[in-house]
Amino acid sequence: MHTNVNTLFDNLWQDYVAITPSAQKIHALLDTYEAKHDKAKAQIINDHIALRTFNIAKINLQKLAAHFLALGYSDKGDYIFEQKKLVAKHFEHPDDRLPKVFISELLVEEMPAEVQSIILKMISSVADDAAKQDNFLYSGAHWQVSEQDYATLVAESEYAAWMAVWGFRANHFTVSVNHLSHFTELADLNNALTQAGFVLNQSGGEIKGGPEVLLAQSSTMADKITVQLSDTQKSVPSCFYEFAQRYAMDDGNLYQGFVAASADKIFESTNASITM
Ligand code: OOG
Ligand code: NI
Repeated sequence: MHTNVNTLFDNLWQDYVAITPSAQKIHALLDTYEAKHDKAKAQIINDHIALRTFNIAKINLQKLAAHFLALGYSDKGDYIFEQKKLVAKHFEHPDDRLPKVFISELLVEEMPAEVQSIILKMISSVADDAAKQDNFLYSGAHWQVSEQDYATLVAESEYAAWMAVWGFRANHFTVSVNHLSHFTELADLNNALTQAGFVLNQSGGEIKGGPEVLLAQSSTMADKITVQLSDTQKSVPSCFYEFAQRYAMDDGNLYQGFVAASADKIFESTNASITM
């Protein structure tokens, strides 16, 4: 387990930007906007990060969560995505400048037999104690799949196909719009990003949610990266960058949860193609 929470997030970030060049570019762009404002405040704060896994004991959601619980995080919410066969939880730290953590897991037993057997074969090559290692949360894929297996997975679950290539790592980081000085509205940030040539996820609308659910979210479409499968090279979606604006509840505090209907569409940021 990690002893230092900042080191963990630094390592997750380095691993993430290495396969998400657009996130690195957007981060640099936001830095230049923020630098025009109060220099002391000029730091981009992450609202949350997200990780993915399968509900198989060796590497399930709880195994990932254990790393964050050990660092002082606690379990704050449960989410169900029936159509995508996923469940998720989110975790918060008492230090509210640390990102929230959203962890989902695929319900493997609800997949067709052929998909289950590909996933179980992948997981069989994970060492029994792998989930306990310091670097587990950014250890990537512990296996390799063939082009045919990838195609079988992607036809049934884009999430399973993403896991088959990328494994354990931050699936996205999320800029907290509330902490920005230059952009105070998510729509303005989205317009600047679109003008700069970045492609945003349009599934369910460019902005998912809004003041009525106390959370507005948008995201880039994942970058495409060429990876080595067991038998060929293939260009596949890697990771995306998300932007979140939170609204105050009646007690004046910002809402800290997630919104399942919006999250359902954010997952699609790693789809090879989006059907609207
Ligand atoms: C998580 C998607 C949900 C959010 O902010 O609602 C999410 C994922 O794509 O793994 O991050
Ligand atoms: Ni997210």
